[in-house]
Amino acid sequence: MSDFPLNYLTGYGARALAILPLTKGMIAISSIVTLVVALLLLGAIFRSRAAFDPRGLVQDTGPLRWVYLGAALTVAALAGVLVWTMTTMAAAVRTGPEAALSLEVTGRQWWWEVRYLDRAHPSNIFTTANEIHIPIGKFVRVDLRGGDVSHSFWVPALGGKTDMIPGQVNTTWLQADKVGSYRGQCSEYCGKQHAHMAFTVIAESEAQFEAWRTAQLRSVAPADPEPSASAEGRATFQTRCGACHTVRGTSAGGRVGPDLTHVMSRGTIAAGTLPNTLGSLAGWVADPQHLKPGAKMPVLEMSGPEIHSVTAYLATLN
Ligand code: HEC
Ligand SMILES: [Cu+2]
Repeated sequence: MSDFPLNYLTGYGARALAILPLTKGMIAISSIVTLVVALLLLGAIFRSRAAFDPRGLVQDTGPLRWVYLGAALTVAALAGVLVWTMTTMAAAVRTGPEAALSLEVTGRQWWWEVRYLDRAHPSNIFTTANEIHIPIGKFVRVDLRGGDVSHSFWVPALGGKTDMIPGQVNTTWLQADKVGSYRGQCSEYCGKQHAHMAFTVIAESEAQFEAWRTAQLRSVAPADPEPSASAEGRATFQTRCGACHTVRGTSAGGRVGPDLTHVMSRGTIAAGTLPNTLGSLAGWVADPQHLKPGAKMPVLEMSGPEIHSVTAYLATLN
């Protein structure tokens, strides 16, 4: 799964497997059509001129047979593919069994807001970003929203693309048969950092998933009264970062950027752009515009000690 992260020729779940035969069939049909056209073209180019009498063309309708034959074959191939596509789409959107889990994913320039819904227990709703954990085998409903411009949600190994359109909710679903990380990518050009708008779907056992969910539900502990770098960083964070970022359990409640309550639990930052290490966190806080030019997080012009203490604070958010 990691050698070719966007490989769409292998599927690991019901939705992907429903689409796969059509994907391969279309590749085969297109290849055959290209080959036949190329051969006919070569035949026409190298056909001896002696056999071709321009005066005879008008009376002799023989060559027109090729046109009729070509048109008939094209119509047949396109009609066949249309029917196949429609039956595949019907199979791919089938909602199947009642969803074990419902998510709401919002595409933003250039990251993914992920909300875990819970109709029965609204207090169990939480928000995270750029990393979607799902239990294997289970049917996960995903409502997609366009937060600013159009984006498209695509996890190649788990199924096809679904557009995210501002003002509209499109529904897709995820289901993975195999434990692992599956890379997702925005597949609708959405601006300068479109290529750096990736995410990861982590499929894990039911027990691991429940452990992850329980950990995500925790708010951060009240501030440690002892003076320390992270306590200083916490104060700086509230004033400099809290208008855009949420850390549940503190007064930081902004929603412009990703929820950072459990940022240390994620494998990457900035939507798959950097590995989540203390070094890249410090680099990001110091100059996000250098690492992801155009990103909606400004350079905050902080001093070295401020960057150090804010990074120490982020490191506590696990
Ligand atoms: C004007 C709003 C704004 C402010 C202020 C801001 N950020 Fe951000 N931040 C964002 C946005 C938007 C992103 C997502 C960027 C992207 O991935 O394209 C982000 C991303 C991040 C990330 C990566 C999170 C992830 O999971 O990918 C971290 C960490 C972060 N900011 C920390 C901070 C810290 C620390 C401060 C204060 C020093 C701060 N931010 C101030 C808007 C802001
Ligand atoms: Cu996008």
